Amino acid sequence: MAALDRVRIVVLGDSGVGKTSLVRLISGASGAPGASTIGATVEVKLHEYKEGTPAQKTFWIELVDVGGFHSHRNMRHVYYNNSHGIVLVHDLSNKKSQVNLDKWLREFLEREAKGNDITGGDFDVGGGNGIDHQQQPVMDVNVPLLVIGTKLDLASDLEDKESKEADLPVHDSTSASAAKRRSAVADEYLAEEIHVNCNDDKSLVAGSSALNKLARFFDKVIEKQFYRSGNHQHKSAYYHSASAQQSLAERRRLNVQ
Ligand SMILES: Nc1nc2c(ncn2[C@@H]2O[C@H](COP(=O)(O)OP(=O)(O)O)[C@@H](O)[C@H]2O)c(=O)[nH]1
Ligand SMILES: [Mg+2]
Repeated sequence: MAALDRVRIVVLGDSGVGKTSLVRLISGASGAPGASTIGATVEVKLHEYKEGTPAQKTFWIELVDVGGFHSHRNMRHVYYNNSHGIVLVHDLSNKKSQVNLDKWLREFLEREAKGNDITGGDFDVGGGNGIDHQQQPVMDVNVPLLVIGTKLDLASDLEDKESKEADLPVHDSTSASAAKRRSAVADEYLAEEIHVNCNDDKSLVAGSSALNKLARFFDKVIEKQFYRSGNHQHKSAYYHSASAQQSLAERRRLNVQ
């Protein structure tokens, strides 16, 4: 079997929102965590592009969780520069994590300007997550974007409790309550959003709307990278990156040719 093409998707969000749990849920990982490169965690999964159509083709998806390793934003830029898609993660039981998505997205979108300056003295401020808190105008998102809300189980509990206290009818996971929890960033950038409980394998069960949206997002990332003209240079540069080496090691670990 020929080597498979691959795309890299960076997963961003505040510490504790569930990025590691989410990435492992998506990749179906069990046991030891994924391979680490300079501290970033990479999980890989096989994805069937345009499954069920004559164009179907298998790709590797690399999910890169950079949040856990370095508060130094210029180090995160190393990963941003080689990414073909972005997943923004917020915790549905923590409003602040949703508000912060805008800052994470801005930091990612500024990668072109700052990506090469990895030795600069641009440090994290006050032990936070190193995000620039300046307000700036809406920017152009030039890679596919997906927003994922985690801890749906906790958010439902919270909502039930609030409803009971206010003597209101209890909500379940209806589309109305899902729409209510949708992040501002997803609306602003017209991105899809899905809500999951990362600790429940059934969150992304076959046929679920969450899994369908996720598959469509992966298709979009692949399409942008491999099926549009003018991307060859980008692709070959990526092939020689440290990450490509890393995923080779990962494939060997998984014993896949
Ligand atoms: N109840 C619940 N807990 C979750 C969910 N996702 C993550 N967690 C928990 O939240 C904590 C932080 O998760 P982690 O994946 O380490 O977050 P990260 O810092 O963004 O990588 C862990 O204790 C997880 O078990 C979820 O969907 N529901
Ligand atoms: Mg983590």
